Amino acid sequence: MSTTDIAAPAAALTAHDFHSGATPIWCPGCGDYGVLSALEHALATHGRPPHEVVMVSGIGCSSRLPAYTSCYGFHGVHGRALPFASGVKLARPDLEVIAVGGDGDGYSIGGNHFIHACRRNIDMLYLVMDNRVYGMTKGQPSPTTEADWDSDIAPGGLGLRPFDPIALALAAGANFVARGFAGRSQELANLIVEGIRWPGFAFIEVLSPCMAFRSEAFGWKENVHPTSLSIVDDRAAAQAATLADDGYSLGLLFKDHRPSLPRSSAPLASLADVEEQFRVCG
Ligand SMILES: Cc1ncc(C[n+]2csc(CCOP(=O)(O)OP(=O)(O)O)c2C)c(N)n1
Ligand code: SF4
Repeated sequence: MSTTDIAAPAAALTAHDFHSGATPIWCPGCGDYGVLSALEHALATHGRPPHEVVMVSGIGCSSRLPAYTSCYGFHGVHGRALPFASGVKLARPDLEVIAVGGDGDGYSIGGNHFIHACRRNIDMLYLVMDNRVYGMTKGQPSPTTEADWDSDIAPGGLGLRPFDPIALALAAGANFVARGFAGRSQELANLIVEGIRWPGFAFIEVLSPCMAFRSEAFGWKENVHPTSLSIVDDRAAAQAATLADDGYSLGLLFKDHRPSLPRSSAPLASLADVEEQFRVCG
């Protein structure tokens, strides 16, 4: 081997390498800034270069995030981040696929896709910036808004029971389930790295306050606390603990070893390869 055959060691990546240079148009104080920062730091730690990462989103303030990163991005239509992300992973299992969006995008119009993405257990990360409101369309209640949340648009509150995304993800079969907080960016970055590296569908619910329409969410920083769960493999125990939880515990809540798709990360050469990789039975 000649000396010219020796590849120079790849330079370590930094968070800056994942920044597109576009200035976010989020409101001052929006939690999504903390999520973007955590994601950039996590990707630098993970170590795959931006061109090997695909960021997919739907519509909403939070769904603007892919444009602020230097990764390949797809800003799709409302509620459809997960079907697009599944398609990307199906076509290119060698790429790192990350879907992002809000609670309106992911739990309301996209709710059915969320359930089935957990069930299919395709190897990707799904990060939901949950501000418990529709930010972009000016403050309508979402599926995670408290029943008595009073606003001009829903005086006295909707009176509808909010659902628990963590319990839903557990019931539907996600392989990795965690909760983070936008105000604790470093902890969130660590969770993101762990989720990316864990095989299967990794779901991280991020409490990310909307300062424009839910300024009282500023108080979430007093509510959050580290989890005492972090249950491995015992899904029933994780579900019971989740239902008894106050909804503000942060960290890894559950992970297991359910077989995931695709079965190999090798680039696919033919339709027969695709069919084999994504065969559901047998
Ligand atoms: C099919 C369709 N229905 C409704 C809308 C309007 N719309 C745009 S964003 C949004 C909700 C966004 O809320 P969320 O996903 O929680 O994101 P946030 O803005 O709070 O980050 C809605 C209802 C749309 N763009 N497309
Ligand atoms: S409206 Fe809310 S969610 Fe949207 S950018 Fe402003 S603070 Fe963030």
